[in-house]
Amino acid sequence: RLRGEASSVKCTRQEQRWQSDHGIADARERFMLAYGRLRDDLVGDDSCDLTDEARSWLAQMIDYNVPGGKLNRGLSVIDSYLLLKQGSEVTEDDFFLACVLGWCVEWFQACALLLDDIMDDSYTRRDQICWYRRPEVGLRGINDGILLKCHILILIKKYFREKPYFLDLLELWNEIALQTSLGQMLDLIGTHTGADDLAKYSIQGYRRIVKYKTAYYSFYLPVANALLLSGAKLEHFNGLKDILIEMGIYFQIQDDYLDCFADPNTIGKMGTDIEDHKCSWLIVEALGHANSNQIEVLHKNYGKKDSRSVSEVKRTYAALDLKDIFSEFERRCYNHLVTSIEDQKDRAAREILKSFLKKIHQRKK
Ligand code: DMA
Ligand code: MG
Ligand code: MG
Ligand code: MG
Repeated sequence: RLRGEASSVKCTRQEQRWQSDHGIADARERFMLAYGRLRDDLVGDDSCDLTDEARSWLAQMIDYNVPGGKLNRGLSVIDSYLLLKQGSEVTEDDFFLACVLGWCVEWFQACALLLDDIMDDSYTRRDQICWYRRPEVGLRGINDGILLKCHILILIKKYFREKPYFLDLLELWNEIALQTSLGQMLDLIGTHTGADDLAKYSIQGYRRIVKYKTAYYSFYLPVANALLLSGAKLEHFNGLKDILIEMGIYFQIQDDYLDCFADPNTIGKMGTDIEDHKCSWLIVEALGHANSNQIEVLHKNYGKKDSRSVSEVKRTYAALDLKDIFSEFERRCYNHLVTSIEDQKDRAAREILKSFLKKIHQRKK
């Protein structure tokens, strides 16, 4: 039995050593242990009559796509759960259930990224070549993405069937899956709209896209899972939800910034937003600040695959001081979030939000 888990998340190295000495591994380590168990559940599932070859494909596909990220989303289910339970006991079994839901979020992310890379014509992800670009995969990868999504329901059914909040979990997951796919649809429609006329991009349109494609599943989903696991009702936490969505929008703006300005070796992926004619925060801001000559350059070069056009766009971004505009945005956004967090009445809600904000503020990857 474990007590005071919340402090173990933020604990110092010395405390961590103490915990290891006493048989309490830190959250990340225990999270990784749960991964092996869940993968084996899925690969070994004998309700399906699979060949050895098929099981080996599944195992490889899961290992390639699921566990190699920062694990922020998955770990934040555990983080949030421990904060919600503060003061009361967290059993070994409850901790494992938090890990299951954390991994479900990572499975969802794996599915979203696998398919996103096909749609975005991307090259690398998490320091490796995109799954669909492997010669033995190609567009067959689409089916792998669908399998990853099915796995989530198998896991939820296996571990939560008897829980009073089972139906709430199913509804939550279905809602988020819909919102994320609608977000991807808005994103893809946006590339056509903008290719038709760049002037159609607006900050309102941008916020709609990223709220749906990123914020719901990356920020609200982990916390909503933790809330249900702790026995709470989601409708009592609308204020918390609103701030999480706001943070998710901020997170995607950072993603857009990094797509253009970060070293691919740092973020583990090569940016493609300019080539793909994406409605990125950068192009929206650039259009808002550009003079008529610069707008013409952007019109002519945005969304073209050749490196000369991409360089022209980047040169215009530099001339517009987009890096400074971003820093200023980040500063204001951070202050605004801090104020809204302090206004939250519930202490656990404040702590959850602070821990998210700390993880993403001024992130470099
Ligand atoms: C991310 O959008 C959204 C989802 C649902 C994966 P993106 O294409 O900007 O992500 P990335 O930069 O990681 O390809
Ligand atoms: Mg992408
Ligand atoms: Mg995309
Ligand atoms: Mg991106």
